[in-house]
Amino acid sequence: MMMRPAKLASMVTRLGCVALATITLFAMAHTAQAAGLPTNSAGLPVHAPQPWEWWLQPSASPVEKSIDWMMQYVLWMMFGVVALVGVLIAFIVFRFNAKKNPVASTTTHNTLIEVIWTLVPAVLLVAVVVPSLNLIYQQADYKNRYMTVRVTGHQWYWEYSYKGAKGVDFTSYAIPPDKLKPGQIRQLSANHPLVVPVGKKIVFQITSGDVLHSFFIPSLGVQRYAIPGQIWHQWTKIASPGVYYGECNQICGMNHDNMPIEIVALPMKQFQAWLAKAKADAAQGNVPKVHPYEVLADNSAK
Ligand SMILES: [Cu+2]
Repeated sequence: MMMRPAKLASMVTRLGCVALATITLFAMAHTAQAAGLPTNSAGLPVHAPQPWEWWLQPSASPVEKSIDWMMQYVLWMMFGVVALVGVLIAFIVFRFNAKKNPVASTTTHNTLIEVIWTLVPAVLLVAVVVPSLNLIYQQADYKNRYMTVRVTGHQWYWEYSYKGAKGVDFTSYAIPPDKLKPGQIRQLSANHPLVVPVGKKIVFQITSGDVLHSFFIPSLGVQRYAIPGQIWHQWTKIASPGVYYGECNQICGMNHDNMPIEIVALPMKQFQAWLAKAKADAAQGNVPKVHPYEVLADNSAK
């Protein structure tokens, strides 16, 4: 049985209201979620996926803030377009069905309407492209960096090499599920996290030693392919101390899921204390023996 046009129109309107209410609720939940990140045993906020999380992770870098803004900007624009088209379709079904409008119009052109439906989408595209280009330029701005870290993807671990800190070059493996300590996250915690300072521009030089990988930290707005024989760049500036988790997000073979990224961002003093120890370890031919949490707990470093 065909649905009556009036019934259909009211159903479309009702669906629209439900969608709007749902989006508003989600937006409110997002704001609440950003305010309350859990902290770990070292008192650092944990930037990792949370149960029932549905939006982007709370942004912690200038680029991620722009990405979050851009995402919402385009989303609301899209919502407006979908709502307008939905209402128009409902109106046409309601007003111009065979019963209400038995003699169809033979109009084929209307200059004003044609100009409007050409110009409005063109204006919308310009409204998307301007901030979009801005974001691309922002992502490509490596000027005035404080430090550079070479990131190399391997099957199946990451290697971090601190430029200018002689010998500080270590590998970072996932902690096997049966070796996890309390507070560590399965498939996200790494044995040697990457340690960086907060509030400074850090440039990652991303490459690969074997196959394609991808260096991806959602809360920092960092995502770049790691490609053998090429170096790609991405920068970040972390707003506050915390642990920032990510993972390889380019299928790279059997143990692709064993390539987590754990970044510990420390205040400058503690970072320098950690780096001094890491350099001393490197001079002896060792990987960093001191975990950044230990430096954080050591009051003499403050
Ligand atoms: Cu991978």
